[in-house]
Amino acid sequence: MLSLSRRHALLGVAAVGATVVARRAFAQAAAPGPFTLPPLPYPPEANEPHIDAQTMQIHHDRHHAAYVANLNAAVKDYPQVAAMGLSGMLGKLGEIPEAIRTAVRNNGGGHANHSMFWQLMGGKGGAPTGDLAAAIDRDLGSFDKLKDAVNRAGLGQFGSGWAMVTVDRAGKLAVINRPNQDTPLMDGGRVLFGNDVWEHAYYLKYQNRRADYLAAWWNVVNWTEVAKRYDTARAGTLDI
Ligand code: MN3
Repeated sequence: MLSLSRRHALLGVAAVGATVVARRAFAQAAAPGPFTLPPLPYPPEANEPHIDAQTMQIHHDRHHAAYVANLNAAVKDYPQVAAMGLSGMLGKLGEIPEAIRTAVRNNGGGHANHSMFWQLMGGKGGAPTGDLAAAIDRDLGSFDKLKDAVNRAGLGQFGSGWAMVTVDRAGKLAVINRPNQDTPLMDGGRVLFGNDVWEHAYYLKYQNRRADYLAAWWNVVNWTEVAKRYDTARAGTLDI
């Protein structure tokens, strides 16, 4: 029979070995690359009960992580593409080598869209104020009309995609939708905010009821963050 100290020593070795194995597995899963998964800026349960914590975790830790990993894999042998930066790549898809253009479009778009998306959630809903509220009234009629237009854009997007509000350098707003992971960044535009209408964004809680998800989502918008994006867009420094 082993002495107590000997058993402790063996357990210690086993524990160290397991840690090394876990680190190696993690390193393989997250291939090194120029693009990294930004952490959620709040706990995954922050948007309960409207967006459940499990959906947030899977959406961020698996879906967004996969876009980042696939983007890094796509640019691995194309340092000149990686050097363009995310918004640069998406804004000049026609200049991306054909061999990786679709991968950059889908995974770069997914990385940009989700990086934007996490920022503007985790709030308490309500209504925007200040310059942003004035721009909404001016360009879209009213805040209620903006919500209706975004919800209709989301419902009208057949299959997967996004409902978004774009903003130009003059601060002018417009409501659009885009399929898959396409983004107005691909047309040289900028996104003020947007909602993900892929089923992975809502299916666990809302199943096929996309309209209910769209309506509930307004309860978690962080208007302080959206207003910051609005100011940044007008300063010409909004990147993604
Ligand atoms: Mn998504």
